[in-house]
Amino acid sequence: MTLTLPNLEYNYSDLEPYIDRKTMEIHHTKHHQTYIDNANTILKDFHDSNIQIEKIIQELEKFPLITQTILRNNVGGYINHNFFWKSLKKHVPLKGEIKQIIEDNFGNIGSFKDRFQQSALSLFGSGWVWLVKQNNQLNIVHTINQDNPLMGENISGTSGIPILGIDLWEHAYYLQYQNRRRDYIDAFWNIINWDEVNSRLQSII
Ligand code: MN3
Repeated sequence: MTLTLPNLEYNYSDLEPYIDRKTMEIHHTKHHQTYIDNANTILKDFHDSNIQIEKIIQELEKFPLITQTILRNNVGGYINHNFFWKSLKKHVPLKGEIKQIIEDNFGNIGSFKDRFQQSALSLFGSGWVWLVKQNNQLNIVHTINQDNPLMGENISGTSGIPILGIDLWEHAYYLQYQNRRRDYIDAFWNIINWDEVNSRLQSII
């Protein structure tokens, strides 16, 4: 099997001023592409082209030890970025069922944002913060590097089905925000595609 770079459903400049065109272009064409190229060095030997790509990171321990780290980092990077691009769209209001469920789980939208932001600010180094469905409720968790909660507790240190995630690698924001991770997180609230998050939630209820 061979992974390919997905087309984005928007232009690189469409998320401005929250994420600048250059960051989006480099992030997509260079960073995402590199995970794909690295993953393909291993996946080219996989003849089961019907295998769901998520299965690979959910069942990493089934692969030979020598390939596990490459698959973890690079199939992880491939999946995380596909997920991230689809999570982004400017000025989509938070409404309907997803809003209600977030309020039910976190008390109100303000405390949800506070907890998400705290988790993002306290993450040391590179990784992701996720809103996941876990044990029938929503929770906020983080993973390092390109880990994903789908990898499970033993590998990623957490679990759950992600419905939203923020890329906290410096490559996601450094050109525009330099060391100001907080400003990038603040900007993120303006470009969450809540319709997509809502349909992810619907698909796993
Ligand atoms: Mn990234």
